Amino acid sequence: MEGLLRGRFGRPYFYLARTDTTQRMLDPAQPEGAVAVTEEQVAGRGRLGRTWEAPTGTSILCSTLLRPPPGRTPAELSLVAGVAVALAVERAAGVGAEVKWPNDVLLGGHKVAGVLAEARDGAVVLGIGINVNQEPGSLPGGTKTPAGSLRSVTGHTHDRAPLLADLLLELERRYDAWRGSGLAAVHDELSARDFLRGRRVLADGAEGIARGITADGRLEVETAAGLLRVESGEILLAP
Ligand code: BT5
Repeated sequence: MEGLLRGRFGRPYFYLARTDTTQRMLDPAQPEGAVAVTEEQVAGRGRLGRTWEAPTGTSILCSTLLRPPPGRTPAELSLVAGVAVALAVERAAGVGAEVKWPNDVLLGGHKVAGVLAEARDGAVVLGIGINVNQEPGSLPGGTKTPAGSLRSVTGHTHDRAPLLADLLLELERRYDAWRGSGLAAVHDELSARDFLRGRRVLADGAEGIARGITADGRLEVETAAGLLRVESGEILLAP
């Protein structure tokens, strides 16, 4: 895998066949761009105390250590990473990917990846899980957004190492651009892949139409009571 790396991200590169969560394999003392990868997580994490489920050896499960400069808003990193994941995934799958604000990547309406950004001592541990080779029957069922994998969408398996190398390079490029000029650096790529735009959604208990992602990363929702600018949380499609 390390031979495929083309940028600074992934140096150093930590690999364990099995771990609790890759989020805990990194420590803020390591250099920016340190990456942790595993085949199996026994305590894979989602946001808000939720779990991330992936059968051994099927997925990309990785974390990257980032040190955002003062003046930038670390919460935007989920969207920056979402764009990088979408670009890498769509190149591998040959199908356009979408970002579902704030942290999911979808192929054909199915969630194939999730991003988890956790602050740690001034650094951010950015976790990315991508479903690559799960067969439809081994994806989690009963999820709010139906789960998919590259395999379930394209009908064939995909090599994970080149996809991970591509992902780390896209992430590095988008992160460097964001360091320089904030979310504006990826806003066009993000807006072009905005899954929620134009859809009827439930946000903060209110129902409305998602109108897009603002320059500072909020989701705009037009409701009967006016325009909401949602900062964080969970967006459900209205039934
Ligand atoms: C996320 O959380 O989508 C962020 C997932 C981040 C996972 C990576 S893997 C490497 C790194 N190490 C970790 O421990 N985590 C990161 P959230 O939006 O809360 O979505 C979690 C929800 O998605 C769960 O409650 C399930 O409903 C569903 N889910 C769980 N596993 C899934 C999967 N493999 N594919 C699609 N949906 C899944």
